[in-house]
Amino acid sequence: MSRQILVTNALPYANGDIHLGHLVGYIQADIWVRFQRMCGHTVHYVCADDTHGTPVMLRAEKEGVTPEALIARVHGEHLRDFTSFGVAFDNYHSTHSDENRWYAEDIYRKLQAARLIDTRSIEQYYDPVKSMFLPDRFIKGECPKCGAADQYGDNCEVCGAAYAPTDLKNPVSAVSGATPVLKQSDHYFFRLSDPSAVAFLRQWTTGANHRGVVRLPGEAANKMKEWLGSEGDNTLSDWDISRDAPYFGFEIPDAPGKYFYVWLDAPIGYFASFRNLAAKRDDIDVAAYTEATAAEAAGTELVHFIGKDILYFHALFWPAMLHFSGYRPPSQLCVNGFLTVDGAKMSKSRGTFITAHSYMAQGLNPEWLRYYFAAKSNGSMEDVDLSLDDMIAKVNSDLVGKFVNIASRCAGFIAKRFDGRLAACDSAVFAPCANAAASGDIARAYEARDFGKALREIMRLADVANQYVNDEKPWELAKAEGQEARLHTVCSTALSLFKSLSGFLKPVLPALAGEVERFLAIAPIAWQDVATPLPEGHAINSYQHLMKRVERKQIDALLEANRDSLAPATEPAKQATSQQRHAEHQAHGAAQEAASPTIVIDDFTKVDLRIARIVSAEHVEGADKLIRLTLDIGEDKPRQVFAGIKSAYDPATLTGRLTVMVANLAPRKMKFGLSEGMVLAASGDGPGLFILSPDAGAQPGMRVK
Ligand code: B3M
Ligand code: ZN
Repeated sequence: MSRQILVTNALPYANGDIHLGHLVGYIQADIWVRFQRMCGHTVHYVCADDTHGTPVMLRAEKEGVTPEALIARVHGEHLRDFTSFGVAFDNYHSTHSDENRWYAEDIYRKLQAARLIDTRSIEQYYDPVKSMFLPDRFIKGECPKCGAADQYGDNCEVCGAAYAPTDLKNPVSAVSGATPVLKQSDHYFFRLSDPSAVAFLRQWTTGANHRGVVRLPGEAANKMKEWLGSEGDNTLSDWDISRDAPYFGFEIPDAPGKYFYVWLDAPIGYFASFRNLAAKRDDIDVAAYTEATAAEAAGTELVHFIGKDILYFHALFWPAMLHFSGYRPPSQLCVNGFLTVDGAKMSKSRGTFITAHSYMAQGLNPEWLRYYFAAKSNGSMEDVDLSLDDMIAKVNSDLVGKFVNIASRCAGFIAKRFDGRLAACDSAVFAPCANAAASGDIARAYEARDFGKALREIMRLADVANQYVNDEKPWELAKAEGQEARLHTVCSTALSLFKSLSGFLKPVLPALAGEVERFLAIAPIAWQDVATPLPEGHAINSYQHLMKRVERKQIDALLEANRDSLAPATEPAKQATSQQRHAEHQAHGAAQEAASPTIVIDDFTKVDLRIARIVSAEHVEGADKLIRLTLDIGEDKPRQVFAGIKSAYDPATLTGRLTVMVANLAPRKMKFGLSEGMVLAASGDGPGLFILSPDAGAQPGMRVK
């Protein structure tokens, strides 16, 4: 029976780069989608950028652009990155779209009609300088438990305590540095504590879908049990779905100044992207995938691939929102763990916080990573470790040494000796491939997202094929008298094995499989003909080398390109939760970029660059990277700027020299005082940091343009 499946990946936030940690889940979903399509099923595979919320709003403000301009730029970058790794969505949309507004309002109104929306007044921290309420991650202070300084409003990274922002000692706004005040405001809540919601979720989280597959993996279902408690308990709290202006998002209908919380409209973005896709095509019945009654009648599936940190949203809030508004809840959640690199959290100081773009910019083959991630995926929520030396060894041994080697050792003889035409395949030799296909083991492993198991089985078949070539030694047959026919059969049979292996590997290595299909001059391989040998007399094209070996020096260059010399060497970069991801981008900006998109001259002239004389330079008590500079740019009062150049300069050598500063950067309140601009410095892959100097004759205050 042909399946009809709507598959989604989590929507990445529109305020940061795609990195290898993201790619784990996207590559897993893409492999699964490609496998389903090879089997002849209908799959619509959609994603979008998650564009709303405070971090996007503040990031845009910091960059001096509108949120719309920021999300448009990031949308292009994200789509470029996914495409380059072969993650081939049918549509990549945005939560800041008409479709999304429509669905968000529709769902909200239906929940309201079902009496599941409540309003109540809550007290929250408010930044009197920025005139805005502060999300937990934008309040910092001393941990109420251990007293550690500089902790976020929701938990302490030193002692691990979780608390409310109001528990923090000496709270400050991370946005303006002001002391926040408590203020009342009306908020809208989705009444998840309602007995009907709890009952629905107890049943939904533990049950199987209409195909008999559990909706949640066992580990996740157990977590849900903890959260939901057992019959009679009432452990779910209502969910606060509104935020006050200023907020980048959708205003709530009939509630001026109130906006939907980013997590309310984020998953709705799945439907918005799908509807946007359907509008471009004429063969998709949206209701059959999204509306409860129609979906049940059509037997369609809705499958979400997500990271384990966003399980709560997808296993509780999202199904309940859908169910109580007449939409169809998900059929299945496929949950992946986090990525570690060489056994540790990704780290900017070690260069293991690797962006997708830098990987491509270094000229590495994206299918090396697809293969390695697939080999390490077993369908569970376990973390995946990218061990760099292991990846090199595995790709070189499996793909180059075993797989590609089969074709490279046999193709030349077919071209030179047999005019590019094949003899009949030796079916006894081909039998292991035929049996593997017939047994369905590889297909079952793909279906269960145990890609590691599928690849182990495929590599076992590659070993069999290589053993055959080793035993038959075509290079010797080619020199021996009267072995022409044998040579022809051996090379033809080896190429049929190669074709079959290529078909088995195709979900993981689509680009490589495409090249094989061109080389073998065959139609795209479908799952049902994976184990069909190439026919006698079939003409193939000449062989071009299919894959290069990975060299350690390429990996070292990649780490170097991602190394951030300003990142603290002792503290691993945060990767864990989505909230932390918000904070990450907030705190450090995007990871190092290999190239920037083109700008127009007007963009450049917005930056007011001035020649500055360093009047004084001094160490900053308690800061290990900063130097405090006093800069004269011809104004009445010199400017104070904190520059992260301590690793490269002795303050004494700086006094009196000229340099270049950004004069119109919004002043930034730092722990040590106000920084009123920025000094330009160059840095590259290696160590070293170099501030700029103008040629002789330049005067303080001159504009640089
Ligand atoms: N943007 C969080 C994350 O990137 C969030 C996912 C939304 S999925 C609807 O992990
Ligand atoms: Zn603490």
